[in-house]
Amino acid sequence: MVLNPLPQVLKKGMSVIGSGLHLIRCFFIMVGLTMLELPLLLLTLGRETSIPDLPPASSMKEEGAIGGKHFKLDVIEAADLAPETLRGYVKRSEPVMIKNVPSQMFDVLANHAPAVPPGTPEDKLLIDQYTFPKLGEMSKWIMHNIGKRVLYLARFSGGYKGGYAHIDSFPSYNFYYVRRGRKKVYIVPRQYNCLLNFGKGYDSVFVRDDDTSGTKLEWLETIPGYWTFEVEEGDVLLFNNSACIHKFMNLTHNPEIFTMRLAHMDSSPLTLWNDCFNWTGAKYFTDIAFSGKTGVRDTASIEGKPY
Ligand SMILES: *[C@@H]1O[C@H](CO)[C@@H](O)[C@H](O)[C@@H]1NC(C)=O
Ligand SMILES: *[C@@H]1O[C@H](CO)[C@@H](O)[C@H](O)[C@H]1NC(C)=O
Ligand SMILES: *[C@@H]1O[C@H](CO)[C@@H](O)[C@H](O)[C@H]1NC(C)=O
Ligand SMILES: [Fe+2]
Repeated sequence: MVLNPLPQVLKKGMSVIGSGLHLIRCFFIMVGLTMLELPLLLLTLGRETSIPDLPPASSMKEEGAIGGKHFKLDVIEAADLAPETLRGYVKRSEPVMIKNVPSQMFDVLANHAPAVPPGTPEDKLLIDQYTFPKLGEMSKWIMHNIGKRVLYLARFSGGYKGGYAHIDSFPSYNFYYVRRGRKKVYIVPRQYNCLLNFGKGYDSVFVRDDDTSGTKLEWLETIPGYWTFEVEEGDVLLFNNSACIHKFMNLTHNPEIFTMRLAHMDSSPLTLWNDCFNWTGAKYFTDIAFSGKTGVRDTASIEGKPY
């Protein structure tokens, strides 16, 4: 067989151009995130240290204790919602669970749930994501009840156990829907962020004393209280994922959840600052945004290099 060197040269050239393009994208994503989050950081500075106690909210009832106090999560039937109900929870930054949202509303998610490609690792977090997803009735429901737009949608599936307790990058509010399985959830009021030690991750800040096995939860005993509960198939959870620490652990094998990030400005200064000028984070976001493939993530590796 005669080797023709030209295609090789072309291939090399294309890949140099391709990686150049990638670097340019990373750069713009980094600059874009910094330009968005730096002003928000200035608005938020000083807020967390100046919220010493929980706001007097009806849902912050004590419920018994595992060491610290447990706050009781409010659970609301979808049929009982008034347009101001969920807006109130968002304003107070309290998590809330909504039961029995008509399941047809979520049918649209089938278009965002591609089959897992063969050969995908079974013990990792699998991520499929969509920016500005078209969600029809569901977007309308969210706008009606919460008054916010869905900026981003991700499907999390896979046989991973759980993640570090963390606060997410990017200012947003989380509309979290469980399509399959059950998870154990921990959420910490943002008022206690100042009491914990954080590590810097590429898409979050995480609690240093935690791990992904679910057996290192002593740090929860060092704060005045937290929410803990389970979510299961059909549940919607609404909470402030870029201001409050949260941790999810699987209770069934290979659960599937959809996280819809709603436009929201008020985040923790901790995570806003971590996103600014962060090349590693920008590279991670660029990879997942432009790859169009199911992303695979090891939840135990959260610092340094994404993969
Ligand atoms: C999310 O941000 C802050 C926290 O209180 C609130 O002011 C917002 O309304 C919303 N929730 C959260 C946690 O911050
Ligand atoms: C960016 O994220 C990495 C983790 O991937 C972290 O180690 C680093 O400190 C962050 N950089 C800045 C400037 O915050
Ligand atoms: C949760 O995930 C881990 C890691 O894949 C697995 O070993 C464990 O069996 C799962 N838990 C359940 C209840 O399926
Ligand atoms: Fe998160």
